[in-house]
Amino acid sequence: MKLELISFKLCPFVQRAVISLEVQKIDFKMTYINPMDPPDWFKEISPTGQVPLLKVDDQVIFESLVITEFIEEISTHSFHPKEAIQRANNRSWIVYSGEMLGDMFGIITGDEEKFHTSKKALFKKLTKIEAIKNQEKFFNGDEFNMIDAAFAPIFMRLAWMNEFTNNALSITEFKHLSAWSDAILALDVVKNSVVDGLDDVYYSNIEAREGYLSTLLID
Ligand SMILES: N[C@@H](CCC(=O)N[C@@H](CS)C(=O)NCC(=O)O)C(=O)O
Repeated sequence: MKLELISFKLCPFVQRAVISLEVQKIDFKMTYINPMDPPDWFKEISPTGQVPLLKVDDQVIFESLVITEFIEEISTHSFHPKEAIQRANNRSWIVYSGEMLGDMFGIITGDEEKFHTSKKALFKKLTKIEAIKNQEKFFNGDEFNMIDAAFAPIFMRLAWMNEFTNNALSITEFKHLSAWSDAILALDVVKNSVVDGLDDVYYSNIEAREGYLSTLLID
């Protein structure tokens, strides 16, 4: 079976798939495109026009959650709970975390008012996750699972935004989330899931958007 991941370097949804493939030690070819200016061959095979898209031989799989579930199903070692209810619970929070990425887009691109409403929406969700997050290292215990891969791009981008500003989005008030974030961001598989220098590209992207967040940037 030949896998090719169609990617975009800045995309957090792509990063979930990359981490999952790497953690499960599955061989794949990476192909970068710009989904804002996609090549014709991508337009032909992508129903949504979005990345990530996983080509499996001559078949196409899209939506990051579906891609990571496929990775789980072809893996020899499971990284998702065995119990149906726990699997569904993890999926629910993965879908929920996708909405957090929407809030983060508003934070990066919005004017002052949009920044504050998006931040409020994000922190409301963080409060809810803090309330259900246990004391375990990762979401389900000691082992890094698919749900941890889903949250990794969120924690990485929050850490960058805090580093680039005077902690404009500090999550230190959330004790369980902070510890979970630290555990995830310490892993090589997470650090290596983005290209070198992506933090600088992210900084430039915030600057170029000229939203309220760009006024909070420090050098
Ligand atoms: N629900 C999708 C979201 C993917 C997504 O939003 N990808 C962005 C890049 S980060 C994209 O391709 N945007 C281009 C577009 O929407 O036209 C998933 O989980 O895979």
